[in-house]
Amino acid sequence: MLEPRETPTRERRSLDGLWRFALDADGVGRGEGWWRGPLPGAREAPVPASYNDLFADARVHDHVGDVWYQTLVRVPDRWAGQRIVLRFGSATHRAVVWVNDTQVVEHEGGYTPFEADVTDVVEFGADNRVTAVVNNVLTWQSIPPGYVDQTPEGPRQWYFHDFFNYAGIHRTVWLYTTPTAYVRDVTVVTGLSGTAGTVGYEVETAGADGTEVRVGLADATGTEVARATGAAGELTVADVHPWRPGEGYLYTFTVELWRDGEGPVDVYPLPVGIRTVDVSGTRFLINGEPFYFRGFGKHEDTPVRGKGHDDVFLVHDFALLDWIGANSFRTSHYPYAEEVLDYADRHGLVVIDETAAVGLNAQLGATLAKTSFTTFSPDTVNDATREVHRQAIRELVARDKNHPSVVIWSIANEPESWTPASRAYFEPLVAEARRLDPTRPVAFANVLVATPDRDVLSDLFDVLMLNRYYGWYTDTGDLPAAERDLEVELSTWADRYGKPIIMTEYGADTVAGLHSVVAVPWTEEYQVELLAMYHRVFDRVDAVVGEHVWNFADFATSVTIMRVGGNRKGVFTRDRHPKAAAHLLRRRWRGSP
Ligand code: GCB
Repeated sequence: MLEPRETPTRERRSLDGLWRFALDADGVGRGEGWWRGPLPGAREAPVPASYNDLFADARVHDHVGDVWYQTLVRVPDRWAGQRIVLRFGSATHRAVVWVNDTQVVEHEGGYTPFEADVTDVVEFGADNRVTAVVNNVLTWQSIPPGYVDQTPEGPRQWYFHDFFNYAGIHRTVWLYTTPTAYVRDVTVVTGLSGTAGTVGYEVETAGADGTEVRVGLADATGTEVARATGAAGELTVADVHPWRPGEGYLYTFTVELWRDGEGPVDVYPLPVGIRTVDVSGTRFLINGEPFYFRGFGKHEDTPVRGKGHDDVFLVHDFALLDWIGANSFRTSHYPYAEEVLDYADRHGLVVIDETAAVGLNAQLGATLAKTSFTTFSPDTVNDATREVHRQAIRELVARDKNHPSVVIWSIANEPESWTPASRAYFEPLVAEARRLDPTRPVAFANVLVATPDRDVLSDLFDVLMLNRYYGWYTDTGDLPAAERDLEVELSTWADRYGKPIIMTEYGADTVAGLHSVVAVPWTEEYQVELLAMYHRVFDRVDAVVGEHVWNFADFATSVTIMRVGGNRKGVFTRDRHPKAAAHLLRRRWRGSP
């Protein structure tokens, strides 16, 4: 799915701002047809943002069920004759949308875009009512999964992942135009050979009978370096300037649909970074050169706005990544806003791109979600869940396939991975990811209890991504024991698989400002010593090709006795102030004194 852009043949209008907002505590809005008129009540909510922390109201914070959003948008007369599309960057976790009185789209999955052709529904030169009902319920058939308990006080949501279930319209809503003959999709695959680069491409069009596809590639100065005709082919670039970590060099690939005598009827430009990604033995190669991942698992999480995308935090977080010397991050534990990947492309950050399949693990249920379950069963994670998961992978690849920054598809975080049922569940999903994109390695983040002797999934994947908490959840406070145990485990993985290992999580909860001369858990000193211990081990195990600290910043979680005001494993606080560990990492990653 292409991002909406202003081009010579297309216009777009952002619907961001304050929308009317109503909590549907009794779940009556759908039956009463709330889309037919102004929403009840006087509340307003900003788009994009999570709604949970906006109001001083526990009922909103802890709401389980539907909320409603509504706005008016004027469709200009001059747009008549164009195709009009309404697009949501995301709505967490599912939504139904109406324009005026007509339902135009529904979508499942909280972190990928969806859109509707509303050409026949809008009134030109008039205000149009856009209404969305957004539902935040997690079930055994949603990604991520969860379950709802009915209590005397109302429904209570439980889930198996360690971040707060923020919900709402989290990303920009666009109304945009395309011509009736238009470019529907573009896929590029890039290659390098000697000093030349290649851009293989495939263009999908619609309503385009009698048109011809012409493509051109311009370098960063705007100079055209290649051109071709036809909906599929390969462009060659002499003296290529590759995209590489730390240098987000982008070409612009422009697709034009030409109709004889009329010139270009549609124009769509796509930024393209020319680079390759490979796995060879225990090496992870970008442009044929070994790459070592330095960075973090992150979250889309900021005070008040929750998971709402915000350009201020986007720029600031990337500035901090640069300051600390990070070259990469993982979109733990869901696809991030497209603006984040665009920025990573332009600034040369490397991304491990993850689906929202977090918490397919009943064992974690015992700590996070009150009760223990069997993970894979007809009543819990089942075939229907797998289809939702498959769709989540499809939407992730469809959205992000053209980003040079994305180098690994992570199809799950910490699933159960030691039972025959888990293997049966994952085999077809790995095959699906490979079918959708044969060019990028596929991986999943392995949970600490799935040690090499228990795990039954890792042979299916290209890279081993391990989340380990020696010195925290195990060997708590005992760093010498943690150092021994970590090294034994990493060496076992390395010997058994001969694949690259990325430590995708390691860290310790740390209360900023808590100090002790003896490094004990929760202090800044302990976080520093624990990270330093991991680094010593990484430097001794050759197969380790990356270190992603958990987490970039402190973040909100659900309530458990393990969390004090959220998860405190951030190297930065939630408002982005460095803890002592930030300086340790900066010294290691930048070599700064
Ligand atoms: C994990 C999870 C992550 C948690 C983290 C923790 O293994 O992948 O979502 O936040 O541990 O801090 O417990």
